[in-house]
Amino acid sequence: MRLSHTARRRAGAAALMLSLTLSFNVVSLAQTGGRRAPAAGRPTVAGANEFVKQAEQRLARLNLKVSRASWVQENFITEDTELLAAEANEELTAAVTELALAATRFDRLSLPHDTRRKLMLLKLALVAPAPSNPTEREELTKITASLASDYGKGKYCPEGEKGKCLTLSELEPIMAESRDPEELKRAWLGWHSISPPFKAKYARFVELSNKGAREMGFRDTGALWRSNYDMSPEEFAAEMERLWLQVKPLYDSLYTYTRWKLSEKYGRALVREDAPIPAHLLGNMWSQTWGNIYPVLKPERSDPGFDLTKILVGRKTTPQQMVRYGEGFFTSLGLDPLPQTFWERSLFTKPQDREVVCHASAWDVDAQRDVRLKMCIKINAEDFAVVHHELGHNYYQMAYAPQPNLYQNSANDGFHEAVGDAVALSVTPEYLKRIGLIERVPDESADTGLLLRLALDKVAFLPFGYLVDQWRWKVFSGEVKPTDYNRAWWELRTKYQGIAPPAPRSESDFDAGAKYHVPANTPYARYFLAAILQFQFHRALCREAGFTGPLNRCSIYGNKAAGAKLRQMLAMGQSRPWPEALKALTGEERMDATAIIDYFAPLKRWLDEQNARHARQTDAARTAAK
Ligand code: X8Z
Ligand code: ZN
Repeated sequence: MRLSHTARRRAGAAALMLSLTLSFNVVSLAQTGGRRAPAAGRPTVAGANEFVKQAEQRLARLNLKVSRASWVQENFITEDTELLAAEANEELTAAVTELALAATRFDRLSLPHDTRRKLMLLKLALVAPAPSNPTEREELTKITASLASDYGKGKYCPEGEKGKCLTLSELEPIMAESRDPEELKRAWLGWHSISPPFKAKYARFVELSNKGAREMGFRDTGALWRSNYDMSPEEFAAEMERLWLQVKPLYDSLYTYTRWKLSEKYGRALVREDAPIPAHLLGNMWSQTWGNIYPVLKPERSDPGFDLTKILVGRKTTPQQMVRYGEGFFTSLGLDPLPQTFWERSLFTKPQDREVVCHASAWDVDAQRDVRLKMCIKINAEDFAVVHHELGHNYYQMAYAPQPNLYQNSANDGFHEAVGDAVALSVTPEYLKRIGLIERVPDESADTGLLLRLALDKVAFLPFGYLVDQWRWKVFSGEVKPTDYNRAWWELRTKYQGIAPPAPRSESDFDAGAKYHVPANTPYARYFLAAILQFQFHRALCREAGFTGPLNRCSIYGNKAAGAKLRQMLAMGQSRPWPEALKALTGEERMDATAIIDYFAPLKRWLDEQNARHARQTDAARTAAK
């Protein structure tokens, strides 16, 4: 099934939602002018059970068709594959829309738990709900398919250098490795030049999808997305804010330290300590993870002394071996090896002879054993982590495959994103030594360096994870109109991340569109949740493994008890409200940032000391200059 629609077949795909009652997010169809459910006699419990059974069969069939069409589209982008994917999606979208509307006739019945829950999941299944008018629906599915292709084909063709165009795969290493601000700025501006042509299409997509959402009884598509978490959309927005406020002090400490070090590196003219950080200096195209600039920021006396990228490259690691490392971790926990078809059907390397969507994704094509990875793997530490992330999706998919169709999903979409990352938190120096990648485990004096390196990825990500959907929620609600898309985007980027564009921007730019998940219409709040949940999972799994030391030194590698606990939660799929799944793994019922805060507590103390010392020195220098 395709991600921008119902969402489960491809991970990173939107979750079907599970909420206990629909009353808070679905108003009556009559109010919204939506289509009425077809009259088919008096609704009965038996009728509802039968309806669900048939719906699941129908969806399974259509999902499979969409999966295959989308897989081919994304591995072989042409006009034809794009159209075939759009058509398959249209058929599925039409079916889900029809079923979701028809399901409302059972709203007033007292139904068995599973029937009630599945009907609710059905109503929340579409990430891009479509109007029931066939012409508009066709327009919408064509737009979503073409935006996905457009992003996949995106290239920056510098003027005056005829024929030499750069793909994202070529620009990303520049962002990661270059320390030349002019070169970084060119790469940044270059990639952000691909998206202005998407803007009109995107704005039309918002209109059409909102219309579909309203016909289904939601205020807009953003409200539908926020209804996916067993609580009202308002409560969910408040949960996001609560979690953000929990972690903000940690981000602030890291941010202050980073800005100071970048100011030292690039000079006060470029990086002022009283102004936002220029977005092109943080080692990543979207400034979303900063691990690549660790060498610029590293503490002098506490460096772990190994560089995983150099080790992997030095050993001539192949993409396939990168995936084998990931698989090896999961099997060490007692989970099954990946099926033979995974190795035969996945894409690990960027093909030279055709256009593909390189953004990493994990697929479960037939909802049984046909799982696949699609990723243009680079041999570096970042992709080592991404491989674990993606395999987390595939292992989740295999674990919930025995569930009925409508339960084949994660507890909430943050869970899907968190599993592989939680496992990758166990990629400690000790683990790297066990699998023979390093010879010596650095002693405790290296912990600050290790924690800083990880924080640059995990903590730096938090405000970005939060703001992408802040922007989209405003776009869907109409609070931000197309004439303000870019201004609103940068307002949020400055407010939450504290960054600024490397050059003045205007409304002829569409900078949000240069981030995959916007043209691909993949909700993003999930990654924020995952950034928090993965530490909660890690803490629980380490407890299960009997580990009592500091969390950053815990690796659950080889621990079957932790593996069994994890597997038990994965196998629940979406059959129960997510707090129950969370409880099964962690004993906790709320998403809670204390795990990530505890994990980084020693680093925060260190950062605060450094920042305070620096502030004192700056003050002293200022006084002396007077
Ligand atoms: O999109 C992804 C995964 C696929 S679900 C590679 N991630 C987000 C991103 O790249 O922006 C993982 C973390 C955040
Ligand atoms: Zn993912």
